[in-house]
Amino acid sequence: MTALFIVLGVVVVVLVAALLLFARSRRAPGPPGVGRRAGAATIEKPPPQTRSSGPTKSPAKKAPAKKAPAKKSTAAPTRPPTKPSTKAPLPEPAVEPEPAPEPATYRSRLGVVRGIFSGAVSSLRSGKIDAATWDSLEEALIRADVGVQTSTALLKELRSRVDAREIASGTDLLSALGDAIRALLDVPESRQLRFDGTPGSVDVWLVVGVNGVGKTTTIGKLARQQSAAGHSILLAAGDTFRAAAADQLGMWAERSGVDIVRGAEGGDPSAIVFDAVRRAAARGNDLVLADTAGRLHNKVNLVEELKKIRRIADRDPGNVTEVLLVLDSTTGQNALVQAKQFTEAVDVTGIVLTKLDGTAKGGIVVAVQRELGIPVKLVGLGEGPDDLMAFDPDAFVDALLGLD
Ligand SMILES: Nc1nc2c(ncn2[C@@H]2O[C@H](COP(=O)(O)OP(=O)(O)OP(=O)(O)O)[C@@H](O)[C@H]2O)c(=O)[nH]1
Ligand SMILES: [Mg+2]
Repeated sequence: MTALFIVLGVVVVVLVAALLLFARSRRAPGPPGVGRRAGAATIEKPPPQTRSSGPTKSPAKKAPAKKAPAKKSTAAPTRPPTKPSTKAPLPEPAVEPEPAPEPATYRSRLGVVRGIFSGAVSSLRSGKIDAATWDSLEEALIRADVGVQTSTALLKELRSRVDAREIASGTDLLSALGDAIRALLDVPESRQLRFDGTPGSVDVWLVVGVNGVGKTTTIGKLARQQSAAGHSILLAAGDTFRAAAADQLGMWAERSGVDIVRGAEGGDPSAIVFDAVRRAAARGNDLVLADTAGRLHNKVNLVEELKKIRRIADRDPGNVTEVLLVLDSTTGQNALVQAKQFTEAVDVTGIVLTKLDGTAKGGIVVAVQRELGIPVKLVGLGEGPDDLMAFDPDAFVDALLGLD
């Protein structure tokens, strides 16, 4: 009897276990189905990158970017809280506020070239004028890329004034040197950027120069400055040589809160600039800043292309009021060779000398100004959005010779 009960009990247990197993096997997601179910979770895929959404500020393109954080935050709580950590929680990394970038000044950004003059300057300050003083002055001027001829002429004139006892002390010689450099930087034309603002027309500033000199960066900085000055800006991505060029300009447009007109890679830059001008007139923008490609591999093409862009940009309602040639000061005397090629192609109205920060070749400003006779209007003192300054010869010379 007992054995019968035992057998019955075992049968019941086996049956119950079999039932449970059967029910479980129907509920659990089997391995073959996982792929498809996971496929349904594409919603959880990271949203398209904001950068790839393009530089134009269309709200439709901006929308996915805003969703991104929401997805991340909903995903976090779904993680199973299975392993409550026994370890002490790691201390939150201290969130230090980013230090505000130091405002660009000639003094703060011309450190390297200042260093070149420091030896000669301190010997002058001590009152001495001897053979060593002249040698170190000459060396500093040449190393700073003022140019051999200009440096020799400058020192010759100062020497004759010392010989004639017009200049008696080292400090007088230092200030005479400053005055002489300022005189070399003098130009009859205004250094102000020209904006006509004729009703019914749109001012166009073309930015030209060889590869990598800082054209696009300068446009980005200019867009910000000119917007702050009250202009309504439209950017024209006239560098169609490579797609990344328009993307880069698009990022600056976004940063500066301005719009951009861009076309297909390899497209006709004149058409893009003209389109930008027409759209600017229709939308009420008063200033178009046009980027251009910097290749110089085929000079004839470059000359023809630049001429065409300028001609078409100047068609009604466009009014080209600036053709800014960007030169990289770190390339020293090479910048002069480039400048000559560009001035043959278009009527350059102003020079932008970039990368004056961190280079020993600040004296190139003098050479460029002397030899080209075109006013240096702007200087780039860094890569940040506010690191573009109107060229101020007095502040420049003071910073160069430590007179500030
Ligand atoms: N330190 C420093 N870097 C600069 C300055 N201006 C531009 N740059 C840097 O120079 C590099 C080239 O600048 P771009 O604006 O791309 O030059 P680009 O002339 O448009 O070049 P392409 O489009 O290739 O012809 C970038 O890394 C910039 O950040 C400046 O004033 N100072
Ligand atoms: Mg560029």
